[in-house]
Amino acid sequence: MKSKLLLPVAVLAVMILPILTACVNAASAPTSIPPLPGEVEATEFMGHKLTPISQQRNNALKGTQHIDRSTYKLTVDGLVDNPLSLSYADLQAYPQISQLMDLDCVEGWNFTAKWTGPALAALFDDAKVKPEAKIAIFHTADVPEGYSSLDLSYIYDNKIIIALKDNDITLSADRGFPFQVVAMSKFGYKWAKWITRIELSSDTGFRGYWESAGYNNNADANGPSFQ
Ligand SMILES: Nc1nc2c(c(=O)[nH]1)N[C@H]1C(S)=C(S)[C@@H](COP(=O)(O)O)O[C@H]1N2
Ligand SMILES: [Mo]
Repeated sequence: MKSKLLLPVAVLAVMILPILTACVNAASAPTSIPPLPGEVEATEFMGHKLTPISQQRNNALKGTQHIDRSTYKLTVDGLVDNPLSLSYADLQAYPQISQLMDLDCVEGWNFTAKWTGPALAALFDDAKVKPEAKIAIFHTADVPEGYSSLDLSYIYDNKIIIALKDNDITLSADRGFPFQVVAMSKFGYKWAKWITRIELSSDTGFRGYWESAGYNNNADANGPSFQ
């Protein structure tokens, strides 16, 4: 009786063990965040067809950066009266604005998506940005010394948002989790991902990673790539 049971139990154990190990590995490995339960990818917005996330190309100069949602803090500092340290939940608590926008990479590819998240102006209002501040410098996990920058006048005039969601789906690690700057009408290299710090500065001579390599600091998607 006992020996008859042994074989099926052994077979079952052999089958289950790899699954269990995979689960444990998945839990500890900093892999990309799966879509949250109940999230459904949008296919259309404001009468326009959206590029499916599966067909949206990625660009990452040092590979995908993995940021932990539970410990994440966004620092907003520099020329501000009230420096901020915002959790992911804090970012979710701001009014979420949706925009239809094309991302144009200088390499020649582009895609259209629905981008959703808070306005940078809302964060800057809370941080009480000083009048001397002229630019926002985006410090990222891959370029902590300052990946890129945008003029404050551009950010305010165009109601620039940071997208927590792409086509209604929470950004995965490769898409830039926790968010990507939706730099309307500017080349993709201005669409900073994996931001850990936004520094308000008066240094209009600042040049980011691509900009100091010769790419246009204005980055108008209809303008020249190089300066
Ligand atoms: N931090 C960071 N942000 C980045 C990049 C990068 O390498 N690092 N690549 C940029 C480039 S060149 C483009 S075209 C867009 C691409 O965005 P996507 O990967 O979401 O399509 O991200 C931009 N943001
Ligand atoms: Mo790009």
